[in-house]
Amino acid sequence: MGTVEPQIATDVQTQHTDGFQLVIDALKLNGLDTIYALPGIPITDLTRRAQAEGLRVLSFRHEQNAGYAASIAGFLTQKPGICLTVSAPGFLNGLNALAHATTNCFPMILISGSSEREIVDLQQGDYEELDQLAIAKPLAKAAYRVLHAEDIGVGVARAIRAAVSGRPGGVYLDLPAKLFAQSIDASIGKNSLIKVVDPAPKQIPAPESVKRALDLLRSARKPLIILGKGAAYAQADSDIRSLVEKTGIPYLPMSMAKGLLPDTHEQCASAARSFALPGADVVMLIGARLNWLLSHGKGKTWGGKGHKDWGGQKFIQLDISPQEADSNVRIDAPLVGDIGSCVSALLSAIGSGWAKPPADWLNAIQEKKTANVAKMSETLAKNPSPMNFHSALNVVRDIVKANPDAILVNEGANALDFTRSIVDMYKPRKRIDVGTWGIMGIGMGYCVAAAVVTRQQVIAIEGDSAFGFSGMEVETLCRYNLPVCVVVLNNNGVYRGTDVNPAGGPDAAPTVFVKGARYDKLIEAFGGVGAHATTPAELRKAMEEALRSRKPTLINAVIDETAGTESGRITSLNPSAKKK
Ligand SMILES: Cc1ncc(C[n+]2csc(CCOP(=O)(O)OP(=O)(O)O)c2C)c(N)n1
Ligand SMILES: [Mg+2]
Repeated sequence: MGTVEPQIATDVQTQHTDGFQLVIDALKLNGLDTIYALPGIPITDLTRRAQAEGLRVLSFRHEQNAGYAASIAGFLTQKPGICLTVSAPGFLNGLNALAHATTNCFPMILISGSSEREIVDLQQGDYEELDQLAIAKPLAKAAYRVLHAEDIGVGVARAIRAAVSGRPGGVYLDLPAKLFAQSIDASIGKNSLIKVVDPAPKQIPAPESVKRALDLLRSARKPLIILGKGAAYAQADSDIRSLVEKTGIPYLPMSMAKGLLPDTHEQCASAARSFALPGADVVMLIGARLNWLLSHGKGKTWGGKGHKDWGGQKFIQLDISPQEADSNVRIDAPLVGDIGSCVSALLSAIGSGWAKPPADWLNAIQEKKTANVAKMSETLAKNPSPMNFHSALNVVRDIVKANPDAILVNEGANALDFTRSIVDMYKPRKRIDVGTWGIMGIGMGYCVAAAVVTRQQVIAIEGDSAFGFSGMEVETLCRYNLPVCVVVLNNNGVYRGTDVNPAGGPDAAPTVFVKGARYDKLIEAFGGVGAHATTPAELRKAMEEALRSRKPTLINAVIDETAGTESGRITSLNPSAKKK
């Protein structure tokens, strides 16, 4: 956290400070200098005073987007992202992002103003009455309420520790309206603040678990490493790369771990995923959980006979939470600690001279890769009319390659799945997306936070449905003049634009939107740059111009409305009436 001691601003005559000021001082003291907010009773003055005190207060059009911004700021910086909302409805709007942060292990603090406790607890019908603390608890890693100004320091310190230590997550901090105006002696206030020392202490794995893991890894004939977003979060990039390269083991990056090593790395097995998973005999999971995104570590994906059958793999799991192991299948060698400490312990135990995996395994993966990459290149080289996902994303692939520092935000169904597999990433933490839940709505909030905390160019690849969840925040992009280029892959609907109303009435089918919509016009209303692209050449020109100018830009990329598939790549999870 930051090192500069803030000056406690006080009323000179009375030498008093108040709740507003102490919240601001507590955040500043801990190096938390950015707030993703939406003002209103009782936190309007908190946003004003925070801005006056030099904090960056980014104001949104809907709390959900402010919350998603805070959550991804936490992922990118390892400091809790701060989201500030009003009571009841504002709190509930922010809660979605808080739950998202907890699920994805992103450090975030949702601070919400709340109504008068006595009235809320007697259910006497206050303005925006809601028992927010009780509601937040099951969705947050921790939840606290502060009633007295002299406890603000402790409340903020506890929230920070809970958010970033161990497995990070979302923390709720309830600040009732009455707290803000409470006045206390300035020196008592100052002394009550806590600068959190070592908020995320290292957790060193036990030597015997390191040995157990390496013994198992050494015995493997077909080893595989899987890198999860926990590995990306850890910021242990060079050690992770050394571990992969020293062992010579092929690896698969999960979506947000792409770029930890460049996707073009010779050991990257992404293009041979469906061969590598069932083929592997020992799998080392680094900051990756065996949840639905990895088919729970069993079933046909892993070479099991039936959909719940074990594929025969042995697992090594590096995770900060001891409870993660055995959540789905047996973990033969759990390695509990923070990813940085675990990887560095493995590296020092390996030393030099680790034997590379057997050549037949490496060659088999290489062969599959080469065949699949060749097939993909052929598809990407086509230039169909109308433009489809492949021909549009071939352009994005080139642009990202030429701008490897740009952050790629991605959501949608087909718009997500095709982008993930087609667009290579070259650097760590450059790809941020729908995460563990596969949610729509992260788009514009992520864009704002990514641009603000990294100061890099942001490129958002959005399905037209996905974009709609946060689309109004294009005004926010324009207001703060952020270098964000949004590409809406517009196929007229959810998955595709071709469904028809089976009853034949005038209503469109539930998955279909206004056809030929011009999303580019939206951003023009706020002074941003709109572009309309119907061919890869037009898309390339518009993206290049957006990156050159660094102006907020929205490109409406018209995609063949027949090109997508229902639910993208997760069709198997969709209970479909048709399948019966
Ligand atoms: C919050 C939320 N609501 C609904 C969904 C269900 N859902 C999954 S993908 C998707 C939209 C897909 O359409 P689009 O973004 O246009 O992508 P396309 O497949 O058309 O490229 C929806 C609504 C979700 N994942 N999250
Ligand atoms: Mg769509």
